[in-house]
Amino acid sequence: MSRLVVYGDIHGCRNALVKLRKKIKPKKKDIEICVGDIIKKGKDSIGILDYLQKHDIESVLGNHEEKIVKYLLHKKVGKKNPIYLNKEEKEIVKNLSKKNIKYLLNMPYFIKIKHIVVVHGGLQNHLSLNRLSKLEKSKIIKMRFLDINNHLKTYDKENKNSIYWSKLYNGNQGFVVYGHQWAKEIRADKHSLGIDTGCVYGNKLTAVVFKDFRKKSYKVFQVKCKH
Ligand SMILES: [Mn+2]
Repeated sequence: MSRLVVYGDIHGCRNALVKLRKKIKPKKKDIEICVGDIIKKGKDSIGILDYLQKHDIESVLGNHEEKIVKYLLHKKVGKKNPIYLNKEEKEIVKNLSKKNIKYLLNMPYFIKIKHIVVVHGGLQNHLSLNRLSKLEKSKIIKMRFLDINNHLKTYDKENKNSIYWSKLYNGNQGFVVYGHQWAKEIRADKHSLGIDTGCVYGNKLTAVVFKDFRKKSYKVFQVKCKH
């Protein structure tokens, strides 16, 4: 029986991931996927990219990778780059190996295996995974709160009328496992599971393990993250 292992936002916390995998003991036939935001904020962004490739762990795009990918794609064209990188991002880009770049450029916006969808931000009922526009692809990476018209609220602009996307989601695209919005504990809704438990902020790194890809039978593994 193979397992699907999904890791929450790692943000360069390589040691936490190593510790967590020691608990899970992944086997060759298991599939391991990250919810994105594997890099930035933490100590070891390059180390994480190397580690994930070495252990055949895939990741969907997080907003932090998407920005770097956009920068790299513009760089290829050779014109003035419209993407502005901060100091940390410049340092990461400078140290990327060819393999790291290839890994980043190949990161998908979502991964769907049987009934389980892994995406960084979230989904909405009107979206169709097989027909996402460019704008919608970016949206599913950044989704958190929605306003009464079902539009995305900009980060930190939420108000009392804002609704978290998972409350409105009816499961029509599958059972969603996501990160992006961190909380002290995992967020379990009827059709989704939020697993960013703020590792890089000194809380926990979470993985959820599905036996035989069945959504009802998941087990949660966590490690404390000390900095
Ligand atoms: Mn994020």
